[in-house]
This record gives sequence, C-alpha cells and structure tokens, in this order.
Amino acid sequence: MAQQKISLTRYLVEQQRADGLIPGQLRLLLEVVARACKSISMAVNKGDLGGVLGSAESENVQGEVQKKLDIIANEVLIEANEWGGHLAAMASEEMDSIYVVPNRYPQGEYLLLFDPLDGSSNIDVNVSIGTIFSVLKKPEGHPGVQEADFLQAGAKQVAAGYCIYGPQTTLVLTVGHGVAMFTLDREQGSFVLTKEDIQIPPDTKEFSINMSNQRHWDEPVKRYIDECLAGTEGPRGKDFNMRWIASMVTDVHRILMRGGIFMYPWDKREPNKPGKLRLMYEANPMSWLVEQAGGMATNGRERILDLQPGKLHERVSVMLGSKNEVERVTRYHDPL
Ligand code: AHM
Ligand code: MG
Repeated sequence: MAQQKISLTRYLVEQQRADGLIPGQLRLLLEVVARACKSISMAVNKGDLGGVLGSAESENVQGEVQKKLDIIANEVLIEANEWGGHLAAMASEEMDSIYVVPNRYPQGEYLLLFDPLDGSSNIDVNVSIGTIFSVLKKPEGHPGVQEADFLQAGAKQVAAGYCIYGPQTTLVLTVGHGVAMFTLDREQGSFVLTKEDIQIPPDTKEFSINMSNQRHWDEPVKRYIDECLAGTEGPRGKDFNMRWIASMVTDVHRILMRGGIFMYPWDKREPNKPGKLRLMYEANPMSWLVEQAGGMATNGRERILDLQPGKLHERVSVMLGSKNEVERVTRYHDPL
C-alpha cells in the first residue's frame, strides 16, 4: 500500500476520470450507499446499548421473522438513497415489492437492490453480518418504473458490493474493473482503500456449506463433499478444512481473501424451491464480485449471472469461489 491514504471518494473520482466507468450519478449512488453502511455499522456496534438487538415481531415477504436490525438497516438505506436524484427505485429482501422514489424527488436512471442485513441469525450473538447490494440501470423506453424493470440477469449489473460489520467494517466493491476493498477509518469516518485487484486462488482446501443438511442434498453435491471429506485417502488426495459462519456475506468475504468454495445448494426438503439464497440480493452481486476476482459462480448447471430472473424474490442454488473447485462440482452435475 502506498503511504498516502486513498479514500473511497478519491478512488471513485479517479476511476471516473481514468476510463469513464463510473458516471457521476453512479459515483453519487455508491457514496450514498457507503454512507448508509457507515450508519448501519454504528447501529450494529452499539448492540444492546442502542436497543437494536432482538426480534421485531414481524415477518418479511419470505415468511422469515425480522430482527430489529433488519428493519433499521432497510430504513437507513432507503432514507439515504431516496432523495439524491440518482435512483428510480429500490428493491430489498425485506420489502414485499419495489420502493419507487417518491414524486417529490427527482428520478434517476439507476435501480438499487439490497439485502440490508445478511446473516440475520448472527445479529444477536455478535458474529459478523453485512449489507449486500447490486445496481442495475433502469431499462429505457417507458416512463415510470415497474417491478419488471428489475428482472435483469446479473450480467447486466453496473456495480455490486457488500459491507461487513465485523472486527473491522469493510466495504468491497466492483464496477466491472476488478474488486477493491475499503476499511472504515472510525476516527476519520471515511472508507480507505486497503486492497486492490483482489484475486481468488483457483485451487483451495477449504469448503463452506451447512453440513447439517447433508442428508437432503442432491447426488453431485454429496459426491463432491464426500470426496473432500475422504482427505488424503480419497480421490482428491488432500485434506480439506471446513468453515461455516452462516452469514453468506462473511463466508464469501473469506473466499475473496484466501480462496475456498461456498455452497448453498438446492435440497430435498423443499423440492420446488430452487435454493435458499436470493438471486437478486445475494447470489448476483456475490457472483459478480467472485468472477471479477477470477473465481466462478454457478447454480450447479448454469452461470448464475446468466440466469433470467422470473420474479423479484427468486431463490437460487449457489456454488461459488475458487474456479477449479466450482468447475468440478458443476461438472458433477452434468448428465452422463
Ligand atoms: P438472511 O438473509 O435472512 O440472513 O439469510 C441468508 C443466510 C446467509 O447469509 C447464510 O449463508 C445462510 O442464510 C445461513 O443459513 P443456515 O441457517 O442454513 O446456516
Ligand atoms: Mg441474506
């Protein structure tokens, strides 16, 4: 790292100048999202002292009980983003339908999607959680904005990232030119560039999956994990380690930092549901970040970023991380 600290603002301005990749409106959007993440980070840090822990006694559209912090984070992101003129609408894992920017504010050309607080089950036990976000452009050709405008494949994203609230608060971002990481300097109140051009090693000896679901998996996933578990005696000829934080955002962050494979596959308990994780708020932004870092992301059969969403809250099976491992488990899904 150079001696001089590079703030998120400076990084974005320099990217904008260098290749025009970040139009002014998008830069504003990303700065506003980062500011919202700072506020969420402060709420998370306060914990019990801020009265923010525990359940809110409400359910989201997916029938999951919402935590107070899920709702707080959702409100912070909406309030921060609705007035700047850069957005047409937002969609969130915690809201039934899209939130159109109110008429009293100018309408922008971007659409913002987010999982305001990923890893909700970890909130009350002081384990790292985070915000995941994805940015799309509103399709042209019609006035106003509707839910169908959001139903774009992940390959159409113009920015994606996440912010982790852990021992450090870190923001990880791509605008299609590699992956950069920023760490929140709490004294200065600004995000400082701490890693650029993050690369996921193609091979790994670490997998991340909820092993308690093993008996429900499909054969290809069972085979892949069985072979990892067989260690030096098995076909892989090496020992594997396992990590499962149960916050996708943090499990994927570990993979971006040191490699590994993360999987949340389809399972037999709910045969008609394609998976647990959400395509538009979790899988798409994480898949783009992983691909931008030289990794791979599939649903076992197809590239996640090529999937055409049929609805806003669509779910998907997810396998992502070190390229050679994701390639392998995807190959195991091929019909003979
Ligand atoms: P959330 O968005 O409600 O927090 O749910 C998604 C989370 C992911 O972060 C994580 O990978 C998974 O659910 C954990 O699932 P499990 O409870 O099976 O460990
Ligand atoms: Mg989530």
